[in-house]
Amino acid sequence: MIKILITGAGGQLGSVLTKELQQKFGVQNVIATDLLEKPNFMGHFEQLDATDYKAIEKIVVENKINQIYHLAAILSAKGEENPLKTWDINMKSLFNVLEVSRLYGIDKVFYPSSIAVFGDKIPRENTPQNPNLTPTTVYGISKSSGENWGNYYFEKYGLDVRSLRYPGIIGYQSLPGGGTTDYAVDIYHKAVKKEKFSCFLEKNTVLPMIFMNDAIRATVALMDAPKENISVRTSYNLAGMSFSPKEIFESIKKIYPNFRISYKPDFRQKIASSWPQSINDTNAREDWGWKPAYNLDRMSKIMIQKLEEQYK
Ligand code: AKB
Repeated sequence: MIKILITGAGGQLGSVLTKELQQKFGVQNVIATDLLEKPNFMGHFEQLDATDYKAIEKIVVENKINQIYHLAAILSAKGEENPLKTWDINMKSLFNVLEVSRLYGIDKVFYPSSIAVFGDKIPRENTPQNPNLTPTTVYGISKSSGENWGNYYFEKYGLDVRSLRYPGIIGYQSLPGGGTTDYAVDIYHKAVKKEKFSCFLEKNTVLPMIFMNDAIRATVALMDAPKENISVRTSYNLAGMSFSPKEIFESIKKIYPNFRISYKPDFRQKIASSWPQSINDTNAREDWGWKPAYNLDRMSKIMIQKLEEQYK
């Protein structure tokens, strides 16, 4: 029987992935955890500081956990406020998960990586799987190191660690926090609330993004893939779509012609300018059949329809 522990289950991806895994494996077989309490959570929730090894170990042992999705992390923009603390939290929590997995024979570990692992010394278009990684944020440094630690635990201990380099994730179900791609979620909320949007990136800054449904589908496909199909043990490049603030604004304007935007780039512009514009995800396509299903206009339609229902 599959028994799953999720860290960071209250986050943007975590809250949606938790529901998907509950549906797939049964509500009682998913133990969702987060640093913060989730008062109205449907299912098994435990408050957990993932930097506390003993606390993770207790949950793993008590619940006979055999898969871990380690989503807890501090993201790119927030991470720059306190680089050493970010490093400490992101790495310590990962080491705890890898160690508990090794010691208690966990079957599979999922570790999210990010387009933040790429620095500005790579081809920014169609960014390949294995360029020289020179990340420009502490979050990116922690993710590129984390990828290599996952690979190390696989090579040295045979631990089945699987990972995706997510682009910016856009969904209506949850809010992101502390990322550089967050504007692309916020813009839909402002549009639906009939407010003007002030964008913290310049209008032509193209970044790789992915609709939540695609991000969840990719995660499940990777975790379901036969072990022998997994040829990338650091982290898979993953592509959904690519667009600039101007392009997402124009896509929203097709539905709300009166929507307005202004551009006030801040420190996050520098981070975004160091990231790829589009991603080559050939390995994911070949190894486990990845193919994104959503483009910008299709996503805009669904985002607006769902948010209109929420704000009603
Ligand atoms: C961020 O902007 O930090 C994240 C990411 C791309 O990993 N959304």
